[in-house]
Amino acid sequence: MKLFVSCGSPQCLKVLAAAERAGLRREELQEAGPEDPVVPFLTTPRLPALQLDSGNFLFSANAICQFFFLSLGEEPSDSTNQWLEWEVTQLQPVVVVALYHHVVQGKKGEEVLGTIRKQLTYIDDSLAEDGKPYLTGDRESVADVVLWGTLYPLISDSSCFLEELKSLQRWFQQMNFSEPCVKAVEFMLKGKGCQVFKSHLQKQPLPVIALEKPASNEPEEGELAERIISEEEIMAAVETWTRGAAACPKLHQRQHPILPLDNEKNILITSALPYVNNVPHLGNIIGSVLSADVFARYCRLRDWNTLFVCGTDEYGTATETKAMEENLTPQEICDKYNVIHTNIYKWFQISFDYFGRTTTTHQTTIAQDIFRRLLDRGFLLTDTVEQLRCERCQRFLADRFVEGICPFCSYEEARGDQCDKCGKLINAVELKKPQCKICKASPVVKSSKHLFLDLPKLEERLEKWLDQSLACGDWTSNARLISRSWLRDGLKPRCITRDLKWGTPVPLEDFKDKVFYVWFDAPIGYLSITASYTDQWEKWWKNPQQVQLYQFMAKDNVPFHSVVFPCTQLGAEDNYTLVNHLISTEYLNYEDGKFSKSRGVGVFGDMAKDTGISADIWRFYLLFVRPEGQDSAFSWNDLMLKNNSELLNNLGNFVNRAGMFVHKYFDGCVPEMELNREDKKLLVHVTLELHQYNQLLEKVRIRDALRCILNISRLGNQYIQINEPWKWVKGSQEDRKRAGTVTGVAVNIASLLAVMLHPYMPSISVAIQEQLQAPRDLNLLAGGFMCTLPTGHKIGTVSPLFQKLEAEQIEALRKRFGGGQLKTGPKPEVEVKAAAPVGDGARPADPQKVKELAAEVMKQGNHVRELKAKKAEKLLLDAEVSKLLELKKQLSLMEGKIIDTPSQKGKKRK
Ligand code: B3M
Ligand code: ZN
Repeated sequence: MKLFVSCGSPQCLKVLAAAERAGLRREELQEAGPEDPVVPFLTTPRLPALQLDSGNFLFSANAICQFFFLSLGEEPSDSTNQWLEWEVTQLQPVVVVALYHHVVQGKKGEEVLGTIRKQLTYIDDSLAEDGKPYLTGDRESVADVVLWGTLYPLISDSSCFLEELKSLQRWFQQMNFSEPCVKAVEFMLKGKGCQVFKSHLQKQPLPVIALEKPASNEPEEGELAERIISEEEIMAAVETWTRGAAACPKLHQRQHPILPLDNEKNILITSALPYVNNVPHLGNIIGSVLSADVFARYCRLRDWNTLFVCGTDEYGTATETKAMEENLTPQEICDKYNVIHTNIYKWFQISFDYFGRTTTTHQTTIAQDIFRRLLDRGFLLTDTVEQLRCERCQRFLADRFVEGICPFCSYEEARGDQCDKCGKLINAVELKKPQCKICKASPVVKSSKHLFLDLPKLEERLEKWLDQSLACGDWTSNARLISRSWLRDGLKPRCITRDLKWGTPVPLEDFKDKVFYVWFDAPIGYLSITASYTDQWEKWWKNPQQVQLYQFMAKDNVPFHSVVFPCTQLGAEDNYTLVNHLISTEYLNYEDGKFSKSRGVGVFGDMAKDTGISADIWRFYLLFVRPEGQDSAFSWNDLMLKNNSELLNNLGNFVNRAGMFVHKYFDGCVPEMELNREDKKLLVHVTLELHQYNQLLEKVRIRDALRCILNISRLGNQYIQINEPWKWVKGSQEDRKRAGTVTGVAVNIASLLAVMLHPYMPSISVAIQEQLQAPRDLNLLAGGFMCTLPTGHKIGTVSPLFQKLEAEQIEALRKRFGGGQLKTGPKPEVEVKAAAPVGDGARPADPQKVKELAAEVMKQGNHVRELKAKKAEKLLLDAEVSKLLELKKQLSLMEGKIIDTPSQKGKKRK
């Protein structure tokens, strides 16, 4: 007997482990090169291979493993066989792809594991269900070895993922420690890790399976074009196309108050309530309100019964402090900043159905009711606590006003409630070397009586609910991980009262000088804000049977939404609606650092409009770099690149050309269309992207779905480029007809793009629809790609949608808002040194360009006046006005007028 293995082939791992287990002698093992023709009768060399004493060969890895187990007298059970088949048909194909991403393309984390999550979860569930140590029971079988060997290269160094799959993790570790596996790993990897598989993987054809696209910033060009299209797909696409918009249901008129309806999909969307005392920066905006807005807009486009609420989070010490700083009362601070927030979100076109605030009587009523219910049910404890008090400031210090050294990881700037480095929750008194953040004095410890939410008592209920919500809902992986790890560490009672004035009063005589802690109070804000919107708020919030709750936030808010607040709701026992889908982002950095108000670094919500860049462009870019799965960074240079390549050259160019052809060659009327095979194939490609877009957005994969839009417009550009309608239109009758078909299909794609863009760039979406006179109130996404602009349809005036961002303009903005110099990426057209803000008078602007821009400003001004006279729709008008303002800003920048002095403005804020 001789076993031939190649150390580059991942399949050899399991074979070696099985061989070790069966006691294969060293001289029976032979290493061979991957191309060695070990099995003489095979046309392509295959390893591993086992030559039996009879001279016959086994050359399938699983068959070899089975052989070794049989040699020990271990017959496979039915269940073992079933696992082996599952491994070949379900597991291996995805593992190969994931390995390819990981080893060859160097991808990490979710990008790799996302591909095999389903399969890993299946294994985990099976192990957990039976509660047995091995796949098929109490004894290790060949199935364990085979699955282990397949998974090892992939998950051995991504153990973080397994944290939530406890049973799988336990099983995997146990296998890893078994002697045969240890030896197999040593022999194969020789301490070098999975890179040993690289060249092998590069040579293998990738199995064709329907993969979820890994998130990537780069468009994957041509990916769809290579897919083979079936006749059925073509027929279906043509049928949908032909049915046209006439067959398309109208979107329901939305009427306030929006309430859950029987037999409807009722979607309740919240975005984390922004602290009132701060101006939100771009990172805050993308993390919660903007992400939620995209989803809300998408849901409405699908005609789902959707309510989107948010509001300012107004209570707490931070507000009191801010009031002191600005010499106002806390209420005045809230009133002032609530308006600032409202205006910022209005500018960003966040489509709240209601934007409220937490300082209302509804808040008091509902919070106190929940509190009483918890008290009556025995879920509250009383305890005396040691608290930090700053004698110099004469006040107890709220968590966020203390800073010190983290007791767990020794990070020097840990906050009083949480450490930003290790993420652990901290009790302020446990901080080493605490400091009052306001006056820098060292606070003293004083005791005071407080109320606690008895989380340990609620832990079991929470776990049951969480298991179920995680299994059925779309939780982002960081949200899953954070929630699981909280539960794993065990819950401790949490203090829900504070020695403060600015908060919801605790309705107990003994505690009359205290208020609720903001993190107990704030999530109740979701309910009370809805109550301010409609007195029938309970139809949303006490109706888990009918309502699906989606909550959007940055990752530091997760535990409060997945553990603490659900415990509050569960303990209050009033049939509350609990979160079904928790969507949390990672962090957005600014250039190569962090946003910092105190250092005046970064773009804050109220400044975005002063950049001369329109809200839609901001939205697009923030959504394009949305920190999904990992931190990402805002970069001025990248913003410019994405605007100029994706928006101007790709999307804008396509939509504009399509419309221009209709005007120029066909008198503004959509020509006759007679689809040939290539056109029909294009319909399929567009349909596939549209399906993908829907699937992704249904799972709230916002950033990835945006790629589908750009892919479609790329397809459209290619289509125009290949079919050259501008040439055919000059030819014979037949040729002209061909040009007509291409133009008609293209302008219909543009019409579809307008709909798909709506969640991301609402003004641009309206602008396109206005230009094409495309139907707007139809449920166009669900049905597939339809001909919405039929032959004879007259389109409106077509004009460019986007403008080029110039390097000097961007450089000036970067200077203005802080952030490092260009390090990577293409050099701007202008030398960095020369690109001092134009306003400094360092560089006179090109007079020709100034003249051109001035002309454009005038033209746009006239356009806006016309629209106003026509009483054009508000959204469109807004869009055109913002374009005008943008042009004006650019002009003043160019003429050397700086719009304001942001660095000082930044410094004044705290
Ligand atoms: N205001 C914290 C934050 O914006 C907090 C969220 C409350 S959600 C109920 O990060
Ligand atoms: Zn102090």
